[in-house]
Amino acid sequence: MPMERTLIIVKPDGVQRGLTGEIIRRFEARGLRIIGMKFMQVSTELAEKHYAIHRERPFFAGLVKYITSSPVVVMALEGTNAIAAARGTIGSTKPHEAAAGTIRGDFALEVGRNLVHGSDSVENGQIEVGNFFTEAELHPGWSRNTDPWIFE
Ligand code: ABT
Ligand code: MG
Repeated sequence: MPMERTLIIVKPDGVQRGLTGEIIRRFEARGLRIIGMKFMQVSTELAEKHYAIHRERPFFAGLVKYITSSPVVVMALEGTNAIAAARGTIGSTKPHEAAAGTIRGDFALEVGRNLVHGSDSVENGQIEVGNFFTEAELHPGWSRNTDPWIFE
């Protein structure tokens, strides 16, 4: 099966609340392979690019303010069906509707404090990973000894 890439962001609330490890753990346990990870401050320029699709929406300024308000941890993850799998692990956009067992369903209440981002399509996964990581920061070539037990 083809590999997909997804950009995961542990948003400022996730880092501030000390949930970074818990959030990373869930993606690792799911079987997704980390190919890039860093702690960074998102610039206004990068935030506006990341949320460009929402530029005309009333909540755009709030989104940019939130994601730039404090450092984040970003990860590039790879796996079969990585986009859908990661979105499932994250849970619904509105945390109060997210299923228990998902990150948002277990740890969040409001859409403007929803802890984590995951790319929403295969195409956006590629674009977003490229927006947040340089080629030198990515390590797509490595394999895990457990890969054959996760990828058929
Ligand atoms: P992100 O991972 O942040 O992209 O969230 P998700 O993909 O689950 O949700 P989308 B639809 O991409 O929304 C992006 C951010 O915009 C916020 N939002 C969205 C609102 O505040 N009101 C709205 O009506 C909609 C549609 C929620 C998302 N995240 N944050 N923070
Ligand atoms: Mg989204």
